[in-house]
Amino acid sequence: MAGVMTGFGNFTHAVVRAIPSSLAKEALRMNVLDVDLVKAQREHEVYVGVLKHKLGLQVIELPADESLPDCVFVEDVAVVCGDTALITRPGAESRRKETEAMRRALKELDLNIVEMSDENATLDGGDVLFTGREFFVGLSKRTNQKGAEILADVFKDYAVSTVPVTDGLHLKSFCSMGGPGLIVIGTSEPAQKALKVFEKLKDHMLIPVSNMEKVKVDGALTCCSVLINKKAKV
Ligand code: CIR
Repeated sequence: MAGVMTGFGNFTHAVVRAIPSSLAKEALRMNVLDVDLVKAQREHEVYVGVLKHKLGLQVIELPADESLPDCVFVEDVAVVCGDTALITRPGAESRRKETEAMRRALKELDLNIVEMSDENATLDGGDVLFTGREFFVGLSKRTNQKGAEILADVFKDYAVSTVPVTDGLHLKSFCSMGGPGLIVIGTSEPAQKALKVFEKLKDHMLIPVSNMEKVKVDGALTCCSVLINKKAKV
């Protein structure tokens, strides 16, 4: 995880959710891989610890729900920008109820809640890349055009462009923000190149966080938190 880049992000809060035991056997996955549950939970604790103690965020920890095996991947169920939170309609039916606890938490934080209630729309937060100036929305197995249109309608102050996602699960399965104005794109070899870019940054700080287990069910690090900047609220 590369972080603490001045001017970009500036987050104050993060919402995370604990891993249910059902993740090991029942979480959705593209490849059949065995998950070591205890290791996954340990890795997740370290991740949450980094958000709290190294990045100084106020972390809201939602309890796991055994009936929702993918509930740790909170990024997919809400898109927060400024003081507005769009509660998504996840592409996988089995994940739709994950929105309930997230909605409650974001209401508690006093954000303006907008629902994606159109039954033709689907959108996973993992397909939403916000650069600070604009949104890119991946059209994937989980996110459709209607979902992207609703997002554009909710966040009217920003340009929204769609990007076809043909390989992998989500847009952010292979790209992410690396800093102000810097989108990093990569899997394996390109990812190594992205790391080199981070190393060149003046204020660069690299905090290694292992994610060996959750990646087996297609979970990346960004998908395990919803980041919020409360100072943006008027
Ligand atoms: C799924 O297939 O929905 C989960 N097993 C993984 C979701 C990962 N989400 C993300 O990267 N934003």
